[in-house]
Amino acid sequence: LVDALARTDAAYAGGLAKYVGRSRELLAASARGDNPFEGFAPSVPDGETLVFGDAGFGAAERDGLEAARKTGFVLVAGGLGERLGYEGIKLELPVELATGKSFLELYVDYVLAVQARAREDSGDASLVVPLCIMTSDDTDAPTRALLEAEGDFGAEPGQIEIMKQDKVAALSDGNAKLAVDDDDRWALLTKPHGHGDVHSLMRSTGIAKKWRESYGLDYVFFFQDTNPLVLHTILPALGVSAKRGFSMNSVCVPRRAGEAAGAITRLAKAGDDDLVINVEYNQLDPMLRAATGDGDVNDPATGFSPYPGNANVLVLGLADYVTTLHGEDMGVVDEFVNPKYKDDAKCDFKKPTRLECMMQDYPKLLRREVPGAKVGFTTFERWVAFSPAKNALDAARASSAKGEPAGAAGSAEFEVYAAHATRLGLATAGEVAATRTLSGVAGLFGGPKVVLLPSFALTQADVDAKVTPGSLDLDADAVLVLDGANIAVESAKVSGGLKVVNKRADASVVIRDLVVSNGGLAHVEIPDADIPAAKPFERIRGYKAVDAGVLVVEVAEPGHFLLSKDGQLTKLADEAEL
Ligand code: UGB
Repeated sequence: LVDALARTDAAYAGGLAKYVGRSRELLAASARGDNPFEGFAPSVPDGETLVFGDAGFGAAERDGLEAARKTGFVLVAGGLGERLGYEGIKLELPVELATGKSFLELYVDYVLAVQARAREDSGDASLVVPLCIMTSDDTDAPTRALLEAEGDFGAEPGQIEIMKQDKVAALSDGNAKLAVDDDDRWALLTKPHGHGDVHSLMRSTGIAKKWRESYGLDYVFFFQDTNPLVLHTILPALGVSAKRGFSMNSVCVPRRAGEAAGAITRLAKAGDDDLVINVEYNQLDPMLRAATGDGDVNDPATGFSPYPGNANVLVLGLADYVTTLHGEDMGVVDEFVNPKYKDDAKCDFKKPTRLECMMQDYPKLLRREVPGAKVGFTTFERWVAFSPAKNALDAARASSAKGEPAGAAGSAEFEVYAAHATRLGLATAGEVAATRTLSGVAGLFGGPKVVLLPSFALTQADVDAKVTPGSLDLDADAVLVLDGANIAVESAKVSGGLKVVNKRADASVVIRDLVVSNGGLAHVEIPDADIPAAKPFERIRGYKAVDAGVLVVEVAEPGHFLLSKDGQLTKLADEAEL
């Protein structure tokens, strides 16, 4: 017991005494029924809206490429996939079945692609773009094992750092008595503290300070484990942060009133600086109702709430971040407690509770340490930015039946295809006329299954430079994967599947007059009776992918190549021949 207490004490910034003191204050406020938003006047904060294809989007991507040279990435991955119905770590799951690449591989690929571009643009061949992953007791060992088995997916030694969050002591009553196991009074009960731990860990590990003082970085980009489309927002959001001087910038998507997503809100109180912060959806309606009489309603002109929906992806200015982390609060973001009371006296709980914290609550710390720091948001169209894989298949089916986003592994996969097809001009705003239904989840993208990997294109300008407009003729069910920087498409017709891989800096390939016809990659439903026996990543989708002869072309030697006719790769004497 003493060992467990010592561990819990050491893991919490300020120690166990501080934790218990805070718990008592928050539990007393909860028992009184205090409203944390009492006296605040809400309004829509100042931010930027970027529309794909507009000049502003392209300009933000360009600015972002420059800012990315001085950016570190932080992936919060301490959560288990219970809601997703998956027992392993979410990072090992395939994002989509056309490549089968895991979330972690895709994220590392992205960081390496940013690094390669940053080195090229800056002429500094030693420039490193760091990635930090926050794990927990639940995810730490398997995350490390995956990285080790895959040689860090090609990252350099030390480029990826891992910091593990610890659990906090569970509380058994309104006086913050520490809870022990019912069957073992010497076993201290602990519970997860939430993704807000990322900030105190960025301080206690010294990573934030190192990134600022030794690496000279300007920004930190925080993202979640299973939202692959977020990669499309990184550069434009960084560009907006740079242009507007935001100390914190939240990636947002349009939000419908009543949707179970937090909203970025400006809160004003006499005598205090305004606070721009995420308000969870269950608190938003009563707060707006009290302030305006209307509650959480759509703007009739747009059909969306005027308050942008939080995707919980954050760009922080590193200088202010380091100042804030090294202030009095030691990076512990304001916590909350959510006990389920057993009695009216509000002292006993149905089960032990604990303090929790969320990374998006950082503005409260920032305001105390850097008064006047600018906090804003960047809103993207949903199809550009948001494809969370969080729900299990049953929940996905239920949401789909109500016409709501499924938010599951399968829907996220087709959202990826939709976004990439749109980038190639093969769909409009993530849609084509026909949709498909798989395993009871309707409304999935009905167009070609396109995957443009980060190595191929980081920005839309990259796509436009490498793919001649109108050059691609793909069947509705075709698969097209482009992986590698030096690939250009002049004309191709694909019925079935084509993957072109060119990872060599000393080789280039031009696709011209190519006609591909094969069985492609079929997405096949798994009958409900067979789902329990399916592979775990198929079980959460309710379908599997069957490869019926996808043509894979990989460039394996230096030189200039032409990929044409029915898939012949011809080496040319020199580039001029192209
Ligand atoms: N995570 C950790 O690293 N440690 C933890 O202790 C807990 C989580 P969830 P949540 O995208 O729609 C968030 O569980 O917390 C990681 C926002 O708070 O997937 O229910 C975990 O591994 C909410 O405002 O989400 O809700 C994952 O990468 C809303 O924006 C990330 O934290 C919601 O996301 C998120 O954890 C959303």
